[in-house]
Parts: sequence; C-alpha cells; structure tokens
Amino acid sequence: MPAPRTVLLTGAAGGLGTLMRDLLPAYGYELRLLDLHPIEGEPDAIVADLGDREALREAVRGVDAIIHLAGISLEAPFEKILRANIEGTYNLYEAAREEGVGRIVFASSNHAVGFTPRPQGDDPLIPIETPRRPDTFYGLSKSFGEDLAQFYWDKHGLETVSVRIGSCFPEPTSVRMLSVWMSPADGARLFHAALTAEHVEHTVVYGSSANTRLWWDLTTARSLGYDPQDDSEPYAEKLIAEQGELDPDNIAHAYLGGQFISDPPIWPY
Ligand code: NAI
Ligand code: 15L
Repeated sequence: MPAPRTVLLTGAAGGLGTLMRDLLPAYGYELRLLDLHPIEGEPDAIVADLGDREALREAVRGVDAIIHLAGISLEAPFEKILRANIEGTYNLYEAAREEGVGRIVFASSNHAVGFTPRPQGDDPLIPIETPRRPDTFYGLSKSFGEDLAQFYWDKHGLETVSVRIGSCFPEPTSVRMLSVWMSPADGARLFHAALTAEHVEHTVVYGSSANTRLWWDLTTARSLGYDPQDDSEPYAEKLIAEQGELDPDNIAHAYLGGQFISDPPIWPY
C-alpha cells in the first residue's frame, strides 16, 4: 500500500479533531475536514451530517484514507447513538467502499470494554483479546463499530485499525486518567502508525501513552510501529493529592470504564 497522503478527518471540529488538525500535517498529510459544525478559520471544511449519504460519498471521493472521529463521544439516549454512531459509521463505511477507499482508522473507545475489572496490584495488563463488555449505549456503538470494521475487511477488503482510545486530552485531569491517558502527541503518533502500517486487515489496539500506571497491553499498537513517548506520571503527585488514590470499593473505580459504568453515568467525572 502506498503511504496515504490525503486523509479525510471526520469530527474535525471536536476536541480530538482540533488536536489532530494541529499535529497531523507535520507527518505530511493533507487533511480534508468534515463535521456537523463549521470550523472557524477553515472555510473549506465540509459541513455534513453522518446521516447524509450523498455528502459522505462526495467527501470520501479521492482520499487515500479516513480517520473517523465524528459521532457522539459520551453516553446519550439510544436513539441518538443509533443515528450518529451506529448508522453514521455504517454510512461512512458504505461511502468508503463505494469510492474504493482502502483504509479507515476508527476511533473506538475503552468504553467498548468498560465493564472489564481494572487490574490491581500485580494483575496482568488487559489483553486486546479481552471480551468486549460495553458500559453504555455509547460503548455498545463502539463495539458495533469494531464488528462493522471486521465485516468490511472480511467481505470487502477494506482495512481498519480500531483504536480503543483511553483519554486523549492535553493533560490528565483525574487519577483514572493517569492509567488511560494518551497525550495528543502520542495520539498523532498512533494515528500515523495506523495509517501507514502494512497489511493491518482489521487490527484493534488500545490507544494510550506509555503510562507507568497503564491498565492495558500496548503490544498490538506497538506492532503497527507505534512508539509512545509520553507518560502521565509527572501529573500523578498533584492529582493524587487532590483526589486521593482509586478506591477498589468504589464501583466507579473498579472497572476500566470509570464513571461510565454507573447508571446514569455521573458527569463531570
Ligand atoms: P467531541 O464530542 O469533542 O467531537 C466529536 C465531533 O463529532 C464533534 O465536533 C461533533 O460535531 C461531530 N459529530 C457528532 N455527530 C455528528 C454527525 N452526526 N455528523 C457529523 N459530525 C458529527 O469528541 P472527541 O473527544 O473529539 O472524540 C472524537 C472521537 O474519538 C469520538 O468518536 C469519540 O467517541 C472517540 N474517543 C475520544 C476519546 C477522547 O479521549 N477524546 C476517548 C475515546 C474515544
Ligand atoms: C471516551 O470514550 C470519551 O469520548 C472521552 O470524552 C473520555 O470520556 C474518555 O472516553 C475516557 O474514558 O476518559
């Protein structure tokens, strides 16, 4: 596969999209942007809903690859998740298939496996093959997205790297995030690896930095060429002083998904 150059970035107006708009051009990508909302200073960005199949087909035409970030990024009523995340992701895959796009990097989430007990003490890191245990309708939509990606590889030869992102923000802001944080710079490194690795078929990886307090195994991400450079540890002392250590008797601290496992999820967390 020749290295992709033109990449459609969906969800480009969002938090992660904004970070990646800044960081990915340094890797040589020419980004085509798409979002439900206009982006200030980006008059060429495509303003479209993932429900608009015609617009999606036009948006994917001629790109080498897609980074699919668009969608609802927290828990929401099922009907909304169904439209944006489930039908929307299907619509994007159909458009990619119809237009012959060879690869998608799909923003999955740790919430596809959110009901997995978090490792404690000397427990082994959670492997990528752990059974999916979504913690929300949101997590369920990411689990669907991973299955959809496998299906489009098996049936149509469309490759995907599904990245179960932990928390990609400029800094970790909770004790939980010390384990699941992915620095924006490592996020760009991982997306670049996912775009350029050979023969990925459908590969699922965890997306985080090389955190000292990591909960999951980054071996599959590293096998794509990802070499994380950051660690949340410098933030640990301050966050633990403010918030205390995670309490295994607190149900929201006992699982990977954190507060997402409570019903309803507690925001902010
Ligand atoms: P965000 O909520 O800031 O951005 C999502 C973007 O998608 C928004 O700009 C929104 O306008 C757009 N969007 C929503 N529905 C749409 C639709 N129907 N059609 C077109 N655009 C639509 O979320 P964030 O944090 O930037 O996350 C990006 C992606 O990464 C999401 O899919 C999220 O689930 C996933 N993710 C993010 C994590 C993080 O730490 N930021 C962690 C795990 C997964
Ligand atoms: C996600 O999937 C969300 O999109 C993001 O906003 C964070 O909440 C992240 O998970 C997390 O688990 O911290």
